[in-house]
Amino acid sequence: MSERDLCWMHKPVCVKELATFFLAPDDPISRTMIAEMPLLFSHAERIDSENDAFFLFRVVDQESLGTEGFCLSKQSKRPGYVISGQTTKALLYGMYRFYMICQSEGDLKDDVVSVPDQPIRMINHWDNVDGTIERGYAGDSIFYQDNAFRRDFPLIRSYARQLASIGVNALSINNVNVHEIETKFITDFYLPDVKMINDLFASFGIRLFLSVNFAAPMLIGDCTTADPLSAEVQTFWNETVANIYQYIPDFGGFLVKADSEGQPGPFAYQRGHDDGANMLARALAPFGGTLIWRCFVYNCKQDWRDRTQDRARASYDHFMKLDGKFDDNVILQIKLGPIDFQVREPVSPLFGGLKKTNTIIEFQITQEYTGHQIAAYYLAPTWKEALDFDTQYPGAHTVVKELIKYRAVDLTRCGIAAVSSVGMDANWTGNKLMQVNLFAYGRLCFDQELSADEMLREWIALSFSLGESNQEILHHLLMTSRETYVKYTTPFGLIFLCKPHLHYGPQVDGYEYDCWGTYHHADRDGIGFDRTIKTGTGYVAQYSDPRCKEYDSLDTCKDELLLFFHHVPYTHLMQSGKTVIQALYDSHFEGVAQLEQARIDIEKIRSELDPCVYENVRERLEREYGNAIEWRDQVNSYLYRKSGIPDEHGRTIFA
Ligand code: GCW
Repeated sequence: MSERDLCWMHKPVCVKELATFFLAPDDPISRTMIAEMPLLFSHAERIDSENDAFFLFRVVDQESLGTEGFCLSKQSKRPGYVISGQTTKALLYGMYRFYMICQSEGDLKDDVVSVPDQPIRMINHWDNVDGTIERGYAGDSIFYQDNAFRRDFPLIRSYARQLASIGVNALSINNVNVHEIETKFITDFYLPDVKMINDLFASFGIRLFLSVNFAAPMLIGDCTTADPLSAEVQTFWNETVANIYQYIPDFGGFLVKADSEGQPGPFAYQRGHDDGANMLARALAPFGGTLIWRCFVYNCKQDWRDRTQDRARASYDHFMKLDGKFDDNVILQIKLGPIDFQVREPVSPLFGGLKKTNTIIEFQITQEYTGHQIAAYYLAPTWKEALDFDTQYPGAHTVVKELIKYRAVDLTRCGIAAVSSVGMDANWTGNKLMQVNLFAYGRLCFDQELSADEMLREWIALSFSLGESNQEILHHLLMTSRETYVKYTTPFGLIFLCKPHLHYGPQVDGYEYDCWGTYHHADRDGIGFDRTIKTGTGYVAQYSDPRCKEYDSLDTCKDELLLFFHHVPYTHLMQSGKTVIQALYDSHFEGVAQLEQARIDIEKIRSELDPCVYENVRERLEREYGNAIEWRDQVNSYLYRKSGIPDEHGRTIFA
């Protein structure tokens, strides 16, 4: 790809007539819309008479639309369309939606009313100022290079428009592991750069956040401690925050990883996470800022010999007891599952457990454990499953998507965040096909009812010019891509059989005798982590009663999570009717077979793909295929050597 790929907005919709704007040109979002119109709509030119208008942008007074919802409709007496909303941000969203509908469906067939399902729809960057990205697999950071801001504003602008087009409205621009230089982003030296980036994103309706270092008062201030209850520490943060808002009056706030994987936090001072979060939140509150505090807190120095410890328990054990103790402008950000973005985990029991705390669910778009932007892995089915999960706690709202949407009336700061997959690669996401995850993420945040299937179809229609049967082929490949990957790596709730630290490729015992708390406990008789009440770590008891019972019993625990909750003999009969060992063998063979089919399918659609796209996808698929063979053979050999049980079908397993 020679030029940067324009993702899903690469060709303008052709409109026959004229467009008009009745927008305040001094409003930054209006200016964005005026600049975007000719990029999205060919033949559109600006005129001043409402009578000739093809588009009418109307700021209306309609409370049900909130500040971000919009309506699209046809003009009644003459050709053209009306896009209305209560704010220019809503009109911007409406304009992009109108463009996408015309592009993928030909025309606006019915009126559309769309109001986002949750107030916060965020992307977290794990970018470092040296230009690297933690868990990034699509090139260097678009924000930084050689320990400085890159200042490539056209590039950042095209990123901002992509995010706005799918409704993302919040962004944190630096890694939650905050290193030495990034700790200083909140100082006068860096704030002018942060402001430039902020203003650019603000003109697309996106609020900017910074990840901060909890120990900053000592590292960049004169404090002798970072104790959240110390007056000097509070003064440091109050002054620091006031200074930030001097530069950036619409600054979003802070994102904090504390007491986790070596990051400093309140535990060092025997303080709680409520003390730490509230102290920062109080500095932000006078300016309307938000404090997002991550719940990814666990002991990463665990003793593998101690079978009573369980990393899955950690977040709930730390945070459940603090429910109701956080200030209004604090949000707890909770990873989808209790461990760490594995290919399949149960949903964290904090959802539904927490009743009086704002929450954000955290997803990961970058493919850390899901294939490093090499594998094709459509993530929307995973996210849908989590959002649709019924926690079955008593109460009016029990499904995860409702919990981050409605909550109690006074808990309005809820939403979804996801770790970015974007880098300097010309196609943004390393693997062109994996643009779909960024697209679907935004679409889903705006409208939780969209199905994975619909979002995928829309993205294919917007991104390629494929005939119907080729669209179907690509759709099938991506729709099955998650199961393919799960099958050849870690089916049935197994986790972390990957190479340590790298998190790509198989190493079955890579984490088994280590401190990270992610064990499979395979021996000669059986496999799986016992988290049941009677014989295991009791993790299941963190769920609501019905869910606890379901997971605790071998009769009701679904096959797909069996080995996450239970240690079973290899000969245990699963719900599918297969023994565990046979199901594991089959799964690994099937995963590779699905990739063999994918290789054939890509050749079928080759003639309708741009040659650069084809080459990129083919190359990634070949690497994925090689990796899958390695997974299949290593896992199957490992299991055969442990169990001594042969494959029923006599396929090759390397003994
Ligand atoms: O998944 C783990 C990653 C770390 C990451 C951490 C986190 C930013 O391996 O690289 O650190 O999660 O979410 O904080």
